[in-house]
Formats: sequence, structure tokens, C-alpha cells
Amino acid sequence: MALTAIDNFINNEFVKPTEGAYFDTFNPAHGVPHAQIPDSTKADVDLAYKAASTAFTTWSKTTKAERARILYKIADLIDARQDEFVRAESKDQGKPISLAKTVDIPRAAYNFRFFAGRILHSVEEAAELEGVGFNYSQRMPIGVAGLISPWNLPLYLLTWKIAPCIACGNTAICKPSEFTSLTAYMLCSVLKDAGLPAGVVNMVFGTGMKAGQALVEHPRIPLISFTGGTVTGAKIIANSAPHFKKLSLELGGKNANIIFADCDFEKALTTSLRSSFANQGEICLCGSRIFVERPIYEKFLNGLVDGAKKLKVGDPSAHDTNLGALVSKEHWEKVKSYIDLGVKEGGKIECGGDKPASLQDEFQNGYFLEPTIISGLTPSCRVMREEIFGPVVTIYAFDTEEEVIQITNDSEYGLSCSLWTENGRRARRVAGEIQAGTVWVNTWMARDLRMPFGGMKKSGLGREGGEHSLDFYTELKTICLAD
Ligand code: TXE
Repeated sequence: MALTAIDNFINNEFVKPTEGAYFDTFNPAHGVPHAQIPDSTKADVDLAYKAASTAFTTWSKTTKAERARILYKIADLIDARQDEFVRAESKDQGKPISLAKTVDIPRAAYNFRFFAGRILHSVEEAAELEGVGFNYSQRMPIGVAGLISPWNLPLYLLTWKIAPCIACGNTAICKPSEFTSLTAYMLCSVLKDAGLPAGVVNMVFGTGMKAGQALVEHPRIPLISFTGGTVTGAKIIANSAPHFKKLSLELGGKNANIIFADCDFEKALTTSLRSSFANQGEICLCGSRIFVERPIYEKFLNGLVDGAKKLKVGDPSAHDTNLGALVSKEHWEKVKSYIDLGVKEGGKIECGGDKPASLQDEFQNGYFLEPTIISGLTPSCRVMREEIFGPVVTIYAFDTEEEVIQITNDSEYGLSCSLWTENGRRARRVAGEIQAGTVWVNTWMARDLRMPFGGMKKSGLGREGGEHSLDFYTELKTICLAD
């Protein structure tokens, strides 16, 4: 089968990487190469920078109304090509097509629509300094932004960065994950067809070590928005430090899913199956540490195991598939090694633990893993502390509210948490104590893009969403006019 060859997108043109080198990416469901990705280097980032900095001089002066018009058009064109995007995302990442259709691609379009509207409705501060003058604040676009995105929600997370970046008048150089570049490549034509001027968004494909690092170390790129692993986040902080860059880092998580005995049991159970295994557990917001209040522990565990066993793992393009393939062979091995570690640490595999036995022949080399539930571990075990980022959850019985708050907060991470209780006072009390950027009560993954989003501790730096995205993608200044 011919491989899909993709090229960089600089100044609204598709161009080959300067060194002419490409590498293969794999179709995760079949375990075979399916696309060739430019192995871009610093020279390509420099070319993109030239285009983006030239475009900045005019784009930063374009009216908000005109920027919004183009962003709305981009959203409409993503919608118009939705099926194409859905199929490509599922094939490239391994995720079930139903998820790409209901979550990834609609949200990519909505990211543009949301920020198109957002910039039209912002009002800045003004204050009179009596007897002296009048102050007002003004937002300025900053310049060329480096946008580095991961492989788990490829187009969803990339557009979450591009939309506010260009809505605010900046220009961008994007570096999508080397594992999942296809939908970013397809987006380039959409941007051009929507009338986005040349150089406003440039796409440099390749690895983190070469293309990503060149963006981070570029002395004239003043802001970097990154979503990915915590270890990479630490490197980005160190490598960008000499240039005092503005950073927004959305990193890993080890999120608690707390089930109190007074919860709506069926709702908690059904949603916990989703928060454990959606996108094969490859969402930074998945609730991988399940804490259940002891009186309902056995019943909840049995329900969760029954539910997990019924989930259909396999062909990502089949409409009734619940879990597709993990993104890569290396990632499959990493996740599997945590399951093995769980056993060594004294855990009991309640279900799953390996490749499904029932895969059709064509998927035998794919990176599939059964939904896995591990019991019997204590909160100090590595499997209960480190991010696994796969279809693996631990389950643990707790006795008191104080105890569960303590074990939830005893983590290097602080991205999100779900808690399930019908007691409103308890919900507010516990939510107030949890160290996480987002706490969901009786739900999961409900996101209002107007609200702040980000992580505490090693889950990230900064907040994005609504006003907070505008804060990141603009410089805010005060102008004082004397009487
Ligand atoms: O992410 P990386 P990986 C977690 C998850 C996963 C782990 C590693 O635990 O197992 O991170 O995944 C680019 N300078 N999450 O290896 O490496 C890279 O090319 C600049 C959590 O895929 O962090 C890609 O575009 N850029 C998560 C992006 O960074 C660099 C989503 C993310 O890759 C770079 C994905 C460097 N030195 C993984 N090194 C989430 N929070 O949603 C890499 N990159």
C-alpha cells in the first residue's frame, strides 16, 4: 500500500524539508507504516519563522472582525470535510471512529468558532485616576508563537492552540506530534481555502528532539504553548529559560475518580467506564485512580469489571468499537510494563492485562490492549502514582472523606478529579480541598471553553480557556492619559 507523503506548510505552500529526510509513521491498528513525515530541522523552523514574522506585521494589524470572519470560515470548512477528518484521525491515532466523530473533529471546528466569537466580545479595563488622568488597558499581539501538540487528541489539541493564537493577532509555527501528523497536514489546505493570509499558520512536521527543540530554543519566538508529557515539559522550561519565553504547559495527570457510597450508583459506574477507558485511556483527564468508599466497593468493582469485559476492543473504523489501538508499539510496551509492574507490586488483575485474544487476523500486529482493572495496590505503589496513559486503572477502597482527600492530594500531579456524591455540602467541601485544576462533581470531561483550564503541580503551568487564553496570547499594557 502506498504511503501518504506529507510536507511542511510554510507561507501557504507545501514544501519539502530542507534536508529532504522523512520517517515513517505507523497505522496503529495494523502495525504497518502508512505515512511519511518530514524530519524537519532547525533550518525548516528558520524558514517558517521568516514567513511567520513577515506575516505578523500585517496580521497583527488586521481587525478583529476580519480575523473572526476567517476563523468562522475555517470552522465551516472543517465541518464540511468532517468525514474525511474523522477517518484520518481514527486511522492515524488508532482511536474509535465514533470518538473522532463525536469528540475530536467537532471540537476542532468549535475551537475556531469559540475564539472567533470571543475576541469580538472582550472589553478591557478602564479607570480614572482622580486629578491625574485616565487609564485604560490594551492587549497587543505578541509575535510568532510555537505551538507543540501531542498525539492523543491530535487535531482537537492543536486547534485549541492555533485558534486563540491567531485570533489574538499572532502568527504561528506548529509542531504536531510525530506520531499523528495527518489531520494537521489536512488542516493546512483548510486554512488556505478559508483565506488565511500566507505565513499566519505554518506547520513544521518532525520529531520533538529536532523540530520541537528548535522552536523552543529559537531566540525570536517569544511564546510556546505545549501539551504533552511532564518530562518534556521540564525540558521545555530549561531550554527556553535563556530567552524568558512565555510558556503555557499542559502536562500529565494521575487523576482521582472518587466514588462516595451516597452516589447515583449507575451514573457513577457508567461514567467511570468512560473516564477509565475512553480513547484507550490516552486522555490526560482520564480518571486512572479509582477510590471507592468501602460500603459499595465490592459492588462497584464487580460492576466495573462486568462493564469493562463488555467493551469492544478492535477495528477503530467499526462504529460499535469502544477501544481502538494504542498509538504506537513503544507506547503499548510502556503501558504493558506498568501492568506487569502492578502484578510485581502485589496487585490483582481483575480483568484485561494483555492483548485481546479475539482480534481478527488483519489486526494481529496492531497495538491493542484490553481494558485493565488492578486492585489490591496501595497508594504508595508506582502504578498508583505514575502516569500510565493507557486503558489501565487501579481501584482502592477508602473509609473516610479525610483519607480520600489526603491520598488524592498526595500526588505529584494535579490536573483533574471527579467525585461522585448526592450530598451537595460534601461535594462543595471536598471539591474545595482537592489540588487539581478541574474538579468534576457527578460528571466527567464536561468542558466550558470560557472557564480556566490547566494543571497544578507537575500537571502544568498557566491556564488557558476564555479570558485566560487571551492573557496568554497577548501582552496586556496600561496606557495612562494625563488630564
Ligand atoms: O509526549 P511528548 P510523548 C504523556 C503520557 C505519555 C508521555 C510521553 O504519559 O506516555 O507523555 O508521550 C514534542 N522540545 N502525555 O512521548 O514527548 C513531541 O514531538 C520540544 C500526556 O508522545 O511530551 C510532541 O509534538 N518539543 C499528554 C509533543 O512534544 C518536544 C499527551 C508531545 O510529546 C520535545 C501526550 C522537546 N525536547 C502524552 N520532545 C497530555 N497531557 O495530554 C518532544 N517534543
